[in-house]
Amino acid sequence: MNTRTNFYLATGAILVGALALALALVATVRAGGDDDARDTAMAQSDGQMMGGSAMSGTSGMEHGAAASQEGVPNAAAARGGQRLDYTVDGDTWVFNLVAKSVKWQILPGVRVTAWTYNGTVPGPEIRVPYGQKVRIVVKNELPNPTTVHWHGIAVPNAMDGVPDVTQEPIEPGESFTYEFRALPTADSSKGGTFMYHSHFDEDRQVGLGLSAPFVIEPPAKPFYDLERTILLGEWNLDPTSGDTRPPMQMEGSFPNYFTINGKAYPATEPIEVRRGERVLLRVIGGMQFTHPMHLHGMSFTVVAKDGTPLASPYDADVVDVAPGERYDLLFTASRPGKWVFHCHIGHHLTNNGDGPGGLLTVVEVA
Ligand SMILES: [Cu+2]
Repeated sequence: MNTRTNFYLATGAILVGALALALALVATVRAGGDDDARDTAMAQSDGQMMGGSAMSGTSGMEHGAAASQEGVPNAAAARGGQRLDYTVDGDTWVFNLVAKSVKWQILPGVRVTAWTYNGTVPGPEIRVPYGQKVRIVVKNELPNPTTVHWHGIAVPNAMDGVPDVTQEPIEPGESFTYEFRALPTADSSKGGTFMYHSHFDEDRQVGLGLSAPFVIEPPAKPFYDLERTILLGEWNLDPTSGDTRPPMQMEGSFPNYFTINGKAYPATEPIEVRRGERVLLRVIGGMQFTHPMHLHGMSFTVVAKDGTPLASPYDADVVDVAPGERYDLLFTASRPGKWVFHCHIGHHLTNNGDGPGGLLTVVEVA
């Protein structure tokens, strides 16, 4: 078939589809009295429209809108997820977080407009001993209100960060002080991998970068030689305009860049280990998509889920990491070589369609 035939076929298919949708709407409205059915039909119709560029005048539009680039500086830091310094006030460790917008480099020459904690993607890692009293002062320099939720941590209810349920949103320019003991919600946990993230307009704010690791160190001696925290994420960047929109599971909003600790391959940081060393990977589903993470060359043992040690650890070489989940993976670097650790969804191994890229890092066993 030539191009012209394809064009006529495609045009015909669109017309038939539009006619079928119109008939379905008429039939639903004629059926009368069934508001639920009508709402469903209208919602489906809206859904079709949102596939194009016709999104307008809905709350979906506001949530899906590009982050403002006006006056947003380039990030001062090159790497995200670094440990956050603290001061000591009596028996309390005091941390400061500033929610703010920066241009974050995910690849040489590629910057997203990210909403961040302290100007990095991911936000800084907060790391404290089990049971430590902490005070975390959060200043909001974003153009919108925000809150912070301490994911998997047994905070007092008023510290839980749910807007209009446990606290008033933190308005732009204002601050809120969170205070709690670093104790897991699970009694069976004496520490592990947790996270913190925005709980205000999560689709927009987490999708633009407001998430970060929180590690509670257990009292017991570690059973590994080295560890890495790995926060998975994804981005919706228009390479022409430079606009960054929060990626969503919605037609027209899918991501085109994918990052490990805020960097897309080949800019991801390799994991360099010596043969025989035991490595703990703290893998965090930090943003809004699920990623099946696979290790080449060696299997790992899943030793903890959501900050809680597993009663029966199990061996695997793929683990599906959904948004909000944390898996602690332990492996012995038994085989020299360059072994990749990557998402098994092929599209997530691309940078705006070019591969290899995205959610891949190299475990270099020397
Ligand atoms: Cu993936």
